[in-house]
Amino acid sequence: MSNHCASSVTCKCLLLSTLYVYLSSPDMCGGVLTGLSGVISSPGYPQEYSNNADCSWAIHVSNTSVVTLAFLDFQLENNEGCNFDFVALFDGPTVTHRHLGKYCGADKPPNIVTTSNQLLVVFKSDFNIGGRGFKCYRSAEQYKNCQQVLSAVSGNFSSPHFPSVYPNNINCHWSITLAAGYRIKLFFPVMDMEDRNSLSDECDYDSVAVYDGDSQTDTLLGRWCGREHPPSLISKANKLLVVLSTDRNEAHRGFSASYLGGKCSVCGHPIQFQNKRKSHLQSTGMLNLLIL
Ligand SMILES: [Ca+2]
Ligand SMILES: [Ca+2]
Repeated sequence: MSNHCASSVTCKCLLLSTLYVYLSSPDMCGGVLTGLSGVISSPGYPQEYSNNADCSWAIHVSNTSVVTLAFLDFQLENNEGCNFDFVALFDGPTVTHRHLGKYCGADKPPNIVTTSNQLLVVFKSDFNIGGRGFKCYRSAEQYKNCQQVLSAVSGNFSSPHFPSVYPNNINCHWSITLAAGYRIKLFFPVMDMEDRNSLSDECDYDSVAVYDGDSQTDTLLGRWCGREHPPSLISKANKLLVVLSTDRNEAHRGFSASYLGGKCSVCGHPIQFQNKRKSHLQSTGMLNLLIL
């Protein structure tokens, strides 16, 4: 370009106009996205995308949030294995992070939720045959302090995004609080967490803990991780607290839980405790059967 520059001012003008053409080009793609939400689409969408496109969008939201992505439209050249044109998603800022999927053709990818606060979207096309491309909506979802109070006589709850993987770095509380005189039976149809620490044999990474009351200073009924299946738990009084904690990496499907409240017809009557299962379970308050 310098050969055509009559002066440095002309050079700057040329540079600026080149930059302008580049920035306003429909082929422009990729970048770092930090807003709460927005739309990502293939270059030129809804016109056919260009050949040899190579775009990467790094989505970065606040570290108390996770990224969700929903595809609104999707039509790429199709081939088995998606090796020609594709959208690839990664659960973190680079292609070395966990691969969430590679997609092509006309079937919309499923909705995506990251486990961290970053998502990488890669779009590539090869040298021929295109399509309309894709359009998706991204948003940031707060998950750091998920708290829920449950006061219905019965109900269900589950880890965030269940049955998709739960987010990293979260601390969620479900506080079941029924009217005085009620007791609560709680069970977990599904439990799929990161395994316990093989060195300490404790649930040091991710865990579900249940307390016999409304705070973590109340009796711990148990702490579970991996695929350990908690027995049915019954509260001493009208309150139970379930706490989910996860660490900074490795996430699984999580858990689903159901509870049922009932009036205690034999209050004051000695309750049958069953201290079954392994020593790592806190045996106090562990009930398998109670007539509610
Ligand atoms: Ca192609
Ligand atoms: Ca984990």
